[in-house]
Amino acid sequence: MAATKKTTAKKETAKSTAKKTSTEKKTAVKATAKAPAKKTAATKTAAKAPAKKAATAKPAAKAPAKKTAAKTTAAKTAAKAPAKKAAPAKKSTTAKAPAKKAAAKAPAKKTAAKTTAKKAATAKKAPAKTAAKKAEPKKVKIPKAKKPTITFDKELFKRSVLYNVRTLYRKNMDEATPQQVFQAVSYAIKDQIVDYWMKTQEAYEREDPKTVYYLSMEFLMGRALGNNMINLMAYKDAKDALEELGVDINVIEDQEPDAALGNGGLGRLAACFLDSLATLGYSAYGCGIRYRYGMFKQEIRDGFQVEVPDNWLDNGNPFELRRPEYTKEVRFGGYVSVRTDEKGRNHYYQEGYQAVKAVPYDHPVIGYGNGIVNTLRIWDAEPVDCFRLDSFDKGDYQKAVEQENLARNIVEVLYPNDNHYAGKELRLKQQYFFISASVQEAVAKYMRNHKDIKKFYEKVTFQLNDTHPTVAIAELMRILMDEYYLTWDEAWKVTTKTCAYTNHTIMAEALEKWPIELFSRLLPRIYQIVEEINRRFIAEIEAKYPGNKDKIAKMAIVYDGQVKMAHLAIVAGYSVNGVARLHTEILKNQELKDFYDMYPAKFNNKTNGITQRRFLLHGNPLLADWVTDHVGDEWITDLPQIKGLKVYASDKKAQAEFMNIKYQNKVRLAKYIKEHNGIDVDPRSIFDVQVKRLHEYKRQLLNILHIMYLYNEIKEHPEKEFFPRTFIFGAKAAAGYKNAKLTIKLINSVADVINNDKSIDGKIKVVFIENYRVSNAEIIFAAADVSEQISTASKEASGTGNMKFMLNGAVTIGTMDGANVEIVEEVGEENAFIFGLSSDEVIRFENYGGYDPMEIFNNDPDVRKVLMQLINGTYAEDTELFRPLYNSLLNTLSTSKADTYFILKDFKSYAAAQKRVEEAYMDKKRWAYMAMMNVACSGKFTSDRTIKQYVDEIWKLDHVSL
Ligand code: NBG
Repeated sequence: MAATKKTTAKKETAKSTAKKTSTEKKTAVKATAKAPAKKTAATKTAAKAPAKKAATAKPAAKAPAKKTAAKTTAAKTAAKAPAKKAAPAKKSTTAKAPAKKAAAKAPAKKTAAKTTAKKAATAKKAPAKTAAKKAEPKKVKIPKAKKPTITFDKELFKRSVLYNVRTLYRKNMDEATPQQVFQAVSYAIKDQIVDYWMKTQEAYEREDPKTVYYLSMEFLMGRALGNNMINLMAYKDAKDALEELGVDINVIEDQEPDAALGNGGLGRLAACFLDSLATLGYSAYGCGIRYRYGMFKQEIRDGFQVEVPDNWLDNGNPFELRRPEYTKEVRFGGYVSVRTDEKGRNHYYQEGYQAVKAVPYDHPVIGYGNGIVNTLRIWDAEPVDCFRLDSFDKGDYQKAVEQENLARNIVEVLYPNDNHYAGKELRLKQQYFFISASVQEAVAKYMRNHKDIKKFYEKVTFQLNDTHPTVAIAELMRILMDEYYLTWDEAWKVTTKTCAYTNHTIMAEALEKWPIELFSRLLPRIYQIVEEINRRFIAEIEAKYPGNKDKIAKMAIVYDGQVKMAHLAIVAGYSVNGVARLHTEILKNQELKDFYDMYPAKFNNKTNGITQRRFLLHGNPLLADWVTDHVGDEWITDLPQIKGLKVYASDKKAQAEFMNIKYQNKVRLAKYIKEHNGIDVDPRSIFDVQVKRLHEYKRQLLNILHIMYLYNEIKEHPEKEFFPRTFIFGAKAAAGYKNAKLTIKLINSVADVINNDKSIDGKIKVVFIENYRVSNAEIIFAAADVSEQISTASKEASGTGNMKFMLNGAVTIGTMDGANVEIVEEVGEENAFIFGLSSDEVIRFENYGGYDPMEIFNNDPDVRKVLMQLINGTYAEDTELFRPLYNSLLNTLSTSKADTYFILKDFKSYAAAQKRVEEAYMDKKRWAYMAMMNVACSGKFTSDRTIKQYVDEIWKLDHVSL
């Protein structure tokens, strides 16, 4: 039985383990060899913290006894669930290849590379072509890291884990399955969280700070356990404690399903924001939906994507708390009746409606090292009345069944569309469901401690994460007028000082426009209010632009049979922000120009950011420790400190250490790939990675076409030097998005041919990582050399993966799109590989025409060859299989324009940039320098900076510390 502890490969999966016998299951959890524990930054600081244990520690017996009713129920469910997952088999191999070996294969091409390097180094910074530059606000100061105020009692934790295993499962440690140990550990951690959670709430009650409600259909949280331990500054202690109990923390972390309540960037941004809000000490709620099934699991069968339901609550969720005391009722349908009171005032009542109960589940969001615990509150739906067995009256029975179904359906599943509006009735129901419940609760909470509802906005602000939560505007108006009897003007004043809107895309197909028929049928009172907002807004347009019907047609909220949610959000919001400088400029000058002309003061930019706690401290512990050794640990809460690494970027020893860490992370990923794909990849090759949602504008197709081209080159010119490269993809496609799904198949088909072609000597490997999600992303970013950010310029609002790669020392190959522009500005153009049309050029082609892909096809034999291979059987027996992709590039059969995303136009320039990547990589020193400069210059892209800007420039929140 191989049960040796692994030291480098962190994440394993359930998949390879499912087949194991039960004896294996038991033993697999055990860690036999005790790896020499390298201190993490977190614990080092924790160790420095003044010993406050006596004050905060509870007697061991007390901790487990404190279980709430919810916990016991959850535990019971968990206990009932058969242990499906077992620990993965241990490998005794440790990956400690010396850095020297890493590039051993690299053919020497130094001179050429050096000259390029020199040229690049002397080149000026990227000239930002757009007017954007001027608009950027001054540098924001991020508050200094507070000295840690929290402690972690390792012995108490151990006792608590043992106790939980006994009481939950009637087992001893060595009998428990990894899933059971995960549950026991999570409850032990939760015990410690709850104290801080309560203290935070007490502090908020006392200090009454202004609170932001981040309203979002999506929170892509990923796994909680590891992150919670990190932010409690307890990771290292917990790891040691578990090791002493014979358990490998990595195996335990791998038992947790990702909370995949989001599609991609938008949902993950919300998760990063919650982390930063708690860490910076601001009162905040995340409000969303507790989907029964999150983002589907992706399986690849025969190269095709297959969607499998994500039953993430299967084993219960140890960290959540059901809060039935905050239940709200949400009403759909029916009609509105009006009654006039003795003072002549109209009162509106929704009648004949169907009601659903919204029941909140709270998840703790822990600030790093400061003891602040905020709440992510996600709503579950339950029928208002349970079946009454005595009511056999047919009508009642029917109604009860309907209500049961309505409730069940609403939160059943997350719509798996990224950047795409599907217009489904159920989706609108979901939106109103969680918004109504959240707004009701925000008002109720405010009124518990305040008297004057007219001052609501002084203590509360709503941030609308895209247009999905925009009904919040009308819902707040409804509550203020119908329940608190404010006049329209009073209610409007409160609402427009409360709601702020973030735009996340310019993609036309993502814009939410609800048919009036559907909207008014489902939300009759809300529709009335929207109509009135629209009527008044049109009057405002007419006053400003007398006689200009065109303006009304373009700007009205209700027009042409549709309710336009973005227009509503802009008209009623006190702030409208884009998510990267370029994106905001495009909004102001193109997409939302009319609104910008009317309300220039509302528009502002908030460039996205990411949390370094998850994406470096947790995801890349080797690099995190190394960074701390060189610049101290303040980067954990003050990322710009990481610039201290710049002085090491040319240092020989530092370069070797840095590249060795990258190598070890590549070994970790190679192992993951071997286990999941059965493909051997060489960690000495260049790891060139594109992981993100599959979308035509993100241009995975450009990437794979270029790989096909490289393969042709190698076959035709075997004598030419070629530095081995591993192309790694990870991407989910929306279930109904044909070309996206076909692109996945193409990547897998190309992978099959290339990976099995012995004649190319493994120079290229292509890997499609199945089921890309937050937990495997952490491993992937850490291992990347090259970060593919190749969207059609102007289309990617910001991107956040680009930032995660940068933080982990990958060098960007990308277009001047989204936040890439700012990344290049920070790191210098000489430390990135920029190619392709600019956003201005793309927009010009779109507006005035002048691009014909057929011309390129006819004149460029390389491009022609690759495109012909899509339809001549090179990659599929069925020559028609990839024809839709071929067509999308060359003719207008499926779209109004051929090659909408300028793939052929950018092809040559992309290939040239890729050539420069190869040259740079072969110059080991130069590459190490570039990669380290990327890490060192990533400071701007922390979500702490983004949140600080939201707080200072939009929300005006008060800082709280414990
Ligand atoms: C996405 C953009 C990304 C951006 C994230 C977060 C939507 C609608 N938009 O570029 O495509 O990084 O939002 O802002 O999902």
